[in-house]
Amino acid sequence: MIKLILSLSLVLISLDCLAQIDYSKLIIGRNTGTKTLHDGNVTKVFGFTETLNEVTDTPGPTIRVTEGDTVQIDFWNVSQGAPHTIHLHGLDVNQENDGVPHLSFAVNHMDHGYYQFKAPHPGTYIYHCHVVSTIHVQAGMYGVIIVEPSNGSTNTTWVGGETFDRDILLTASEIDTNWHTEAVLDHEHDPANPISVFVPEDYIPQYFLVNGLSETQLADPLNHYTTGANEDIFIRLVNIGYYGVRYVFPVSMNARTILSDGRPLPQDFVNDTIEVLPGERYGTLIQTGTEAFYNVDVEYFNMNTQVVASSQQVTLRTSLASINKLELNLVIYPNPSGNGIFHAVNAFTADYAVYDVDGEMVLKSSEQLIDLSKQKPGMYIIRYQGSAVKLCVQ
Ligand SMILES: [Cu+2]
Repeated sequence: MIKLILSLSLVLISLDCLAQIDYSKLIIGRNTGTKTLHDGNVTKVFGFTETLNEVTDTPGPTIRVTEGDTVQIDFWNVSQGAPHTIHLHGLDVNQENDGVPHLSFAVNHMDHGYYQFKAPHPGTYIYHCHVVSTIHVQAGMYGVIIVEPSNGSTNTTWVGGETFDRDILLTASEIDTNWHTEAVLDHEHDPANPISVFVPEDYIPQYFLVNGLSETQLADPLNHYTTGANEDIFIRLVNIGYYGVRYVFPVSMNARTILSDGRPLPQDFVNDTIEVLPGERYGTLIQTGTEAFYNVDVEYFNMNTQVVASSQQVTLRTSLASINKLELNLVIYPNPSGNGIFHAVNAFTADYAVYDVDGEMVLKSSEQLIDLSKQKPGMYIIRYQGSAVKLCVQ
């Protein structure tokens, strides 16, 4: 009988080992990353990449999986220092695959290991290294895992949930460059004596990031988020920093938070301001109208003092293709305009505004003669009471 039980256990173990992998992902951990900050300073970071030839930056790649899939992360540690892990923050996984070094396993330099889990509830999760996590997370070893619903829809919050036109991921974090020195980051971790690693006493970040960018980087039109007009957008709000974060949406976007940490909220939270504490994730539905730009403020506050240390701005740019241009009854001369001068007849009863492609307003007026002759060649957008017209100045 004992023999029979033993052999049954062996069969079960081998079946488990042979479980079908629905989704496999290679993630490489490295200590040799660099990050260019908005003021041109370059700081040393740790991070995750999908290939060996990428520059290691932070956050790491976003991993998208489907609810119910058996997921395998093949994690390689190609760093030149401490061991690393992948902790699956917020996901219901077993202890062996949870990446907390003393309870799970760590991957040493030039070694690899598999983290396996069955993707649970649809939502937004974090993965990060859990070796001296105070240091390694600040160093940059983090990314986001998105679990999409099992009905095959990438535009549904969960099976039977709400639909949306697109989702946008906003991950907040900070950098204190005093934590990114050789003295702090270049260490060989000793698992027998983990507290031997030097952790700076103060944490006073100078850089406040959304998806790894700040200040002028976020203002750069290349880093704006393109949306359509009159769209429902599912915003995935993540905070992997050590400060609290408040995302403040324009009132007109009707922000409605419906999901937290991979679970639908028992009741929607209707508020333009959503506070996300370190490690938390929220799912918030917002709507665009026909404005050209929507700015989302991101405030970072010290968890001890509640003092706001920084405010960043994320811009959503509405694609003009989806705005009904015919609503604006403009007579334009000459058309096409070669010198940038428009003549509008009986069109403007209130101010119109002209924007350049960077979203800067170059003119606000109710004059019927729109003089763009002093502007540089390029595309401009005239907006008037919710309508828009594109103009090319040559
Ligand atoms: Cu690590």
